[in-house]
Amino acid sequence: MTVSPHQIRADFSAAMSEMYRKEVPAYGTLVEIVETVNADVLDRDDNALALTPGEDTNRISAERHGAIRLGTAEELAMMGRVFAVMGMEPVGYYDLSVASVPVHSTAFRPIGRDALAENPFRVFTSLLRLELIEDDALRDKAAATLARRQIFTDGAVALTEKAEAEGGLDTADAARFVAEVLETFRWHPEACVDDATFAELIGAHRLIADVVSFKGPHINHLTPRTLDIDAAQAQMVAKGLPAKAIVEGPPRRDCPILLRQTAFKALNEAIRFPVDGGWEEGQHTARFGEIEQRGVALTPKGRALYDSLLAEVRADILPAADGSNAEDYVARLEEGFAAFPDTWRELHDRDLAYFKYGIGQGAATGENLDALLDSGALTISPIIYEDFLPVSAAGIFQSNLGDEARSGNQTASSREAFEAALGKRVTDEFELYEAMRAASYTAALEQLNSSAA
Ligand code: OOG
Ligand code: NI
Repeated sequence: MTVSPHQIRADFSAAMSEMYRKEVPAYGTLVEIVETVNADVLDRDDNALALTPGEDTNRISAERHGAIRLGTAEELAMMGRVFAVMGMEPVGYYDLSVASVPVHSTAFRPIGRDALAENPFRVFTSLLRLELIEDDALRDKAAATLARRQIFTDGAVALTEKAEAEGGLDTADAARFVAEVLETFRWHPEACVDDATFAELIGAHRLIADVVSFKGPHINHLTPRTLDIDAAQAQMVAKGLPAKAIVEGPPRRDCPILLRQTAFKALNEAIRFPVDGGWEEGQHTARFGEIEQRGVALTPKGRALYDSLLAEVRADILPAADGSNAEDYVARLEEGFAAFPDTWRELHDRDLAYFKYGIGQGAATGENLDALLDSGALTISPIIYEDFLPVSAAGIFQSNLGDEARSGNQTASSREAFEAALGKRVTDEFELYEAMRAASYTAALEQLNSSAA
């Protein structure tokens, strides 16, 4: 019997979570904090944060995103095929070079409303832009090092090909596929460059060293979703986790929008460099922990407002890496976002956010949407934002690479180059949200009309 891609994705997400818990014990602490906070929020009666009853609350405890950084076009293309077996498609293009991080990225994730409800696991996947290494000799060395490695097991490749040829995998193959693919994400403390090369790569950019120096693209964080990130952040601090000073993204609001994220800083980890047939001890910071709170997806109009308000705030004040101006930053952020409407109805009526429609208790009067909502014949509930935010992502990268990682030179990135490397187009996130909105609207009106008839 063929296993559904959604089941493979759920199994893979669970296997990854188990592996990361063993690799980075602080992640286990984070998961416990998030589970406690979420249970508290769901117990409250007044929980605007619980968002859509049913669909979104059921999946909360299983919800994760991870992140990896790849070195070559071939790695990205193969990764895309592997994720497709799990029902994950590339959505969105993120240009991180605007924040002096030498990568561009997409998020592999399920796209349909049902697929998301079954298991929303997603992976933020970055591709290194080697062309941003200025030194020719170092760039060649990095490229040659990457060309030598094979990040997928033979089994993972064979099972991906089988799934493509046969339109899926049976139970035994699906279990093997999960185990084989997990190997790509595993941490390997053995560097595949010597310490001098590692130091040179660090000098070019810490991120370049992280991508080039190891056998594979170790998962660098795995992020559970919390329903109250401020409560979770307070508990992180109370439990002694080295939390980032500020929460990235919009401020705390009655009606959460987009995505708020915080992290604990990357751990210092022992690594080993090859030397004369033996090993030499070294250190690297690669892996960290992050939590996120998701809110409503914004329309292009809402997103433009978000981007411009955030840019205004950040033109006045940038959060310092040491957290010294955190309070001022948060105060300025709240002040700036006072201009962003904060009731669901206003967000809906001003076309700033996406909503699903449902049938309410009120009697239908006419066809006018406003009137149907006013009378309670139709109801709205927020469509959750399933994607990422480049400015926040850059903040997450920075906090784990250290402030010195802000390099000056930037070249315009290229979505076309990224898609060429991947071997397919990345889907536009707004189209997906709009399709969900439209489908629920049509379905709700049909239901309304048939009960009126
Ligand atoms: C990815 C950082 C981006 C997020 O949640 O915005 C990210 C990375 O550090 O590789 O995961
Ligand atoms: Ni993340």
